[in-house]
Order: sequence, then C-alpha cells, then structure tokens
Amino acid sequence: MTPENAPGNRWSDLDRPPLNTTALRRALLRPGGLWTSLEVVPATGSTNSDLVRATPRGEGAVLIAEEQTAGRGRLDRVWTAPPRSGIFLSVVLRPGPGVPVERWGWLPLLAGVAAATGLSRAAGVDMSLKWPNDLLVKVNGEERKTGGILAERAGDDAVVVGIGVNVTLRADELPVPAAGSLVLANAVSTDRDPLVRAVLRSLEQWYGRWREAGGDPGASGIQEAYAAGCATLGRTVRAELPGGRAVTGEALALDGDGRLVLGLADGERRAISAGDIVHLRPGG
Ligand code: BT5
Repeated sequence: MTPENAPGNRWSDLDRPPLNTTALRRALLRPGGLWTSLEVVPATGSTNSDLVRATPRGEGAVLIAEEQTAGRGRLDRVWTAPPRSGIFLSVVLRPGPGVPVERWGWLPLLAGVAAATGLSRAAGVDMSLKWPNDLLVKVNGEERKTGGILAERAGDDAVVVGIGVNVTLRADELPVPAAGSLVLANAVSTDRDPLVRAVLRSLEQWYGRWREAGGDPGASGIQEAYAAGCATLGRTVRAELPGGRAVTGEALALDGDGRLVLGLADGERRAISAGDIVHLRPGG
C-alpha cells in the first residue's frame, strides 16, 4: 500500500470530497457578472498572497485552495485548517473610480455580511459577525469563530479579499479552543460546492449594490445589514487596541466609517477603527 492510499491519509477522507471546478465555473462565471475567472488549486501557501502577487489582474478573479500551507490572518497571524475541511478563497476587487478610496474600508465588513448571509442560508445555521470580521456560530450555546476575512490592498487600485470558513472541522481538529465549524453547529449541509456558490453569489450582490451606491454604506444598505448581523452591538466588550492598550465599554453602534463606537464607563464615546474585540457578557 502506498502512503497515498493508507487509511487515515488526508486524501482518503471520504467526508471531504474535492470541489467540482467545472460545476463552480458553470454556476458562477457568466457574461456581465462580477466573477471572471475561477481556479481551484490542490494546495498553496495562501490564496491571498497568491492574488496579491498576481495583480494586476482583472476584477473578479477567484482563487480557491483545497489546502493552505501558510494561511494568513490579520497582523501576521495564521489561519490553519486541514485540507478540504473548509473554504479557503480569495477574490480580486477593483472598486474605483466610482467608489472613493476612503470607503474601501467597508470591503472586509461587506464580505463578512455576504459570507454570513450566504452561509446562513445555504448551511442552515445562524451565523453572526463579531466586529470587525469574524464569522461566529453557536456550538453548544457558545459563540465560536468559524470564519474570518482578510482584506489587503494590492497595488493602487485593487483589494484582495480572502475568506476562510471552517466547514467539517471536528472538535479534535480545531486549531484554537474558541474555534467552531459549520458541522459542529449542526449545519444541514456541509457540501462545500453549494457553500462556495452561496458565498460568491452573495458577495457579488452586496458588492454590486455597494458599488452602484458609490460605496455609500447607508444608501447601499450595508451599514444596516452589518449592524443587524453583528453580535458585538449591545454587548459589553474589551477592545484590545493596536499597540497593546485595551479599553472596556458597551458596543453602541457602527459609524459611517465602519468603526465600532464604544460607550466607556466615564460616559466618553470612543470610535475604534482597528483592534480585537472580546465579548465579555452574553448579549440579549
Ligand atoms: C482572520 O484573521 O480571521 C482572517 C482569516 C482569513 C483566512 C483566509 S483563508 C483564504 C485567504 N488566504 C489567506 O491566507 N487568508 C485568507 P484574524 O482575525 O487575525 O484571526 C486569526 C486568528 O484566528 C489566529 O490567531 C487564531 O487564533 C485563530 N484561527 C486560526 N485558524 C483558525 C480557524 N481555522 N478557525 C478559527 N480560528 C482560527
């Protein structure tokens, strides 16, 4: 028996069939649509790094990996998951010139809304957002991180948006205790083909709406949709700020720049533009 066929080998896991590239292309690439090319590679370091390196590339290029060997989070953190256990994809977007650069910061939030709405529908789970862009599901009543978004500028006019989602990760495979997966949240479907289609269709719709509105978060409805899906609002949170400081307060609102507005104990209101949020107490 060759190592490739050995029991327990990663490719022999029947619960984790490969993605169907032909079917995904047929479903997603259409004339006049946002998605212009779609590739599925067996393995790569990071789909985000690949697309950032590959720009200039037309808008709408989609790269999906069955396995990432150097998956990346924000701030040099890592994203780790077993081969075919989830969705690891990146897309190239070029919002200009109709959308002013100062509004491009909405892209990761928009991608979070798109992924959460698409996955909630397709997988039959209740997915929420932790500001700024963690995708949460409930596993045994506890909020667990099941996906994340990484948006990076590529050259002057492109943004690469990466989406990672844990689909079939079992409890013993979770990379960190706070992680979860769709299967652990009792998803009705963990077939990755329809999940990828749902995420990319939802992203195409939200991005289209936002771009048509010139990136305006109010007119496009993205600010309202984000707030509606955001588990952080209304909660007491600790915000760990870049540089190591932290503040605790109540998450009151999302402002027009996508910042989280905290009400501090002394009555001050502080808008946070970057940082990690810890939900301290359950919300209502
Ligand atoms: C993120 O960063 O959550 C963004 C993750 C983006 C991953 C996608 S996959 C396709 C594309 N290509 C890439 O290389 N990346 C993107 P951040 O908020 O910084 O969270 C990172 C932290 O999440 C890590 O420090 C771990 O604590 C935790 N983590 C790592 N892997 C995880 C997983 N599979 N599930 C849940 N949490 C994880």
